Amino acid sequence: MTVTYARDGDVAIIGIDNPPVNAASVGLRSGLGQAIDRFADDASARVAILECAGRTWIAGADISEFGKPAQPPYLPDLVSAIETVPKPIIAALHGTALGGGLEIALGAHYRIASGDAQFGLPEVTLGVMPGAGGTQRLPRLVGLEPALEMITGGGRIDAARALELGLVDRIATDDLNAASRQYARFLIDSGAGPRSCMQLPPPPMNDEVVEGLRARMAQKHRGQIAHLRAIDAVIDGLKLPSDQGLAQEREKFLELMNSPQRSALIHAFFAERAVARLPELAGVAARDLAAMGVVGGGTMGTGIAAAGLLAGLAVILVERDETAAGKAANAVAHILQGAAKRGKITTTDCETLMSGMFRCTSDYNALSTADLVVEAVFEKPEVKQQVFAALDQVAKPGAVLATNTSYLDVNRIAQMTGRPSDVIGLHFFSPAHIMRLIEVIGADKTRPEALATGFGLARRMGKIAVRAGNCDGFIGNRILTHYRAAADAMVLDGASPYQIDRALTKFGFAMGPYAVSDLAGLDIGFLTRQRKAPDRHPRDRVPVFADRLYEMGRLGRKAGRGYYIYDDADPNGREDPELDGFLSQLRRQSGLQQRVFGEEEIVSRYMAAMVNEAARVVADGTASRPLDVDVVMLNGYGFPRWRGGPMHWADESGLAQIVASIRNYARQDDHFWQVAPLLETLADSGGSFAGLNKGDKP
Ligand code: 3H9
Repeated sequence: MTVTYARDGDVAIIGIDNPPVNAASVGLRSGLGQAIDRFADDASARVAILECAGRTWIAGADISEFGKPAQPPYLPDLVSAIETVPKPIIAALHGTALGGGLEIALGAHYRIASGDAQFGLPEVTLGVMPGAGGTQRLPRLVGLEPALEMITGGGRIDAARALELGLVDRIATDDLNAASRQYARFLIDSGAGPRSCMQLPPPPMNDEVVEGLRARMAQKHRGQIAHLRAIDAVIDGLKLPSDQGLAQEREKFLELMNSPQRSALIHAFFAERAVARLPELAGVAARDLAAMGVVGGGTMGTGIAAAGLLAGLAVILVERDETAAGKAANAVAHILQGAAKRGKITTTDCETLMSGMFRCTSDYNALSTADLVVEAVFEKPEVKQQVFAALDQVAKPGAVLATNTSYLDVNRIAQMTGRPSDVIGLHFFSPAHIMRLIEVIGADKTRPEALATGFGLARRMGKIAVRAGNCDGFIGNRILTHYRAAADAMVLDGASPYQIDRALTKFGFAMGPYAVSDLAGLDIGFLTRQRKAPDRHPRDRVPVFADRLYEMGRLGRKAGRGYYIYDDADPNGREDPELDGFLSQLRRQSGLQQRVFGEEEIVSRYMAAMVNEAARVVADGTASRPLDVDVVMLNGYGFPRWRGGPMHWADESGLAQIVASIRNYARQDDHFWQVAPLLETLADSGGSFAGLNKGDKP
């Protein structure tokens, strides 16, 4: 039973139990509605306590119901029903009171929370806004600014802050159950009646604050609609009588509920959880992780070491000599200090981690205690060979040996050891202590427990692990190579890199491909092209302009000049007025025809190339499902989350349309533009990538 009704003397106990997170599903809403009616009719029950079983209070509306026909009872009506009961109702809050869950608590007359409870309105992160009175009750209770901050920020506040704001009335210092019953007794003894947030006067308006927030949201969440609609709902509603204020909130909520952005963001939410659900790992136990080794103290290695420490693992980092080890230790300390500055840990934690949990040395023997070792050395097979030969000597039996290669063959690396079944690829993204994505790659002989341990490490670090097949570039870099080639071909044919970057940032990408090149360094692309040169097809188009810029020393940000110019005046880069002339000259020298590209064509070619290669990646099993591609592109490649990832975007845009574009582009270049068979089949049969997603919820 989802909702139970019991009596403890003259106190009614309404218990909610809807695992895993007590989401307000139709069953919960209906059960809670009935329990509230029963309490209202139960003459000898004087106060009711709403409490939840399991790890959390109601974590929000059941979002797997979103996008399907809504079923009564509706959440706003339920909240109003709670609020209008003429006897006190207490919400006893623990875990995470989020979204519709917090709105139910706001409908209750009194709120008590456990000391570790958290509160938030994360609706905007799902493309909607609070739709069960949150935009009207919260500002009345806590004031305009804090309410707007919670509603548009989507983050959480802790119990102490909630008490300070008046969002909760009491914090249970000990057992929440006992404290909520004492609170009920206190209310009965003091003759307290019900209270309603909606009867509080609206808070004073502050146009300056509101306009400032609107401008910040428009800039920070470029292209998204939910944040601005949420501000409108708060402000418009507070100017109206309370019933009309609630009605306009409902209208705006339903408008967002029907938006493609909502469907994309909910897809992203479920896809990020589905990536860990793999049939090959069902029932497979990960090995225990207490200590992690890292070989290599460069940017990647130190980032991985810091991520391990922040996840509570003991970390041993090995560098080639003591001087390099000292430098790496300083780099790790610097990252931890940064985490302390951002409030992730305290300064004391930082010191404790460095002195008690971290060791940096040139002695490989120190790795003998590690349960998992990540190699993060230079991307050269001979260097990897040395490292894995050494690891084979010192690592304890059963330790997982991971390579952080971005493209080398994991099978070849596994064969460098006498224990290939313990070898996996763990492709971290830079900076590794911040980026949430890890691609987990198995070699032919990798044991499932070793793979599961890779997933376990990611979970421990709060990261998202995606299973990827073993091929050049795995999922993400393989797709990137393809759409980047489409962008480079446009530059060869007359588009300016700036125009391409502008079109793609307007589409929603965090950065355009040429700004990304500058950030990564043009040497990276140059070395990749060199590496792949022997396999180059005669009809592959070479971005000579990128090679030329590299040769000119325009290596990107680190050189102060790449595609863009970076200096004190423009640390984030400005366009170089001479670049277009340089490109035109180069095109003339190479005998290339120059033409004009519009924004729409730029986006269409870039996205068609991305979707086409992604279809091949799914078809050959490099990605388990289309949703795995989406999660990789969203978390590692700056794809706009509110578009759901390239596979979701392709379904929404129409696969037949994308196939038609590719066929059209093939008229100029039928080597690069060949429709992927899976994309063609789906388009011809009226299918979708979503139809291939297994384990995705809705
Ligand atoms: C809303 O409330 C709108 C209202 O204002 C108005 C309505 C009219 N629904 O994340 P986890 C599942 S919008 C359905 O791995 P954690 C999740 O898919 C909503 N299912 O655990 C997973 O399933 P599985 C506002 C949900 O401990 C399992 O629960 N609320 C929901 O790391 C465990 O989840 C939110 O946005 C849901 N609402 O984190 C809160 N939530 O095991 C969204 C979770 O099959 N949820 N599931 O993969 C969260 O932020 C986290 O899940 C939470 C727990 C912090 C609660």
